Amino acid sequence: MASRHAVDFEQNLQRVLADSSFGLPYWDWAADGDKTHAQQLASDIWSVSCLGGSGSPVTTGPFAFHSSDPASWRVRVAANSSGILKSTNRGLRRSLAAAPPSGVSTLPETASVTLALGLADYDLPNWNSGSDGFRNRAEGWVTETLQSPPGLHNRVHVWIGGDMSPSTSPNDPAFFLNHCNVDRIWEGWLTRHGRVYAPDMTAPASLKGHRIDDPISSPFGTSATPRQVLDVSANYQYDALP
Ligand SMILES: [Cu+2]
Repeated sequence: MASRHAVDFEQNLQRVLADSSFGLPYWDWAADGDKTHAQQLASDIWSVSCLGGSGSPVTTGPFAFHSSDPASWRVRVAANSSGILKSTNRGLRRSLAAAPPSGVSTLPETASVTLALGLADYDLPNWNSGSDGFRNRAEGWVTETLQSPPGLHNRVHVWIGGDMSPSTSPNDPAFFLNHCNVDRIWEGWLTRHGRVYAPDMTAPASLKGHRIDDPISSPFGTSATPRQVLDVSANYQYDALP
């Protein structure tokens, strides 16, 4: 989940912001998920002074699109319905709390995070989207009985909707606030259960890119191994863990 690329990204943001103290923020979405549907939509994170709100395109906040303003935030690459990357030039799209089946109306809840953190196994055979360890709960393919899938990480993508749905979801800066919170939840799990990971190197070669000493599969070149990112304390620390 965490990677050396996250540190590279943060350092590039520090450079363009000319602010060496800048850190990628996390969004504790479960704190909003414990509130009412109306309160979730009215959360400060969607205000004009933070990420702006919903829309196709988004028209409020720093990532608003105004066709007359060439400097406004634009999406340049987006996956089409077949998952193929296409160049484009348009505003950012969000569809907060859209109704099923295209969306979900509520965010994940703290109780779901707590249940995921209680699982002793990081991951289990068959190492796919059906195995019931912490990894799948955090990703959100598997849920407990409180909410049906999608859970946790996946549910945040679906709840925001729009550009957060396809593989090009990093187009929405909200992506990084979601993933930083997933990393924070993972740190909460590592603190509880020890800095352990699965699968180890005895797992079949078909899992190459996922085993503890394999470089993590990445389209951006050489990557860290899971073992190398089990302790991030040399790079950053959290103010609070779940
Ligand atoms: Cu994600």
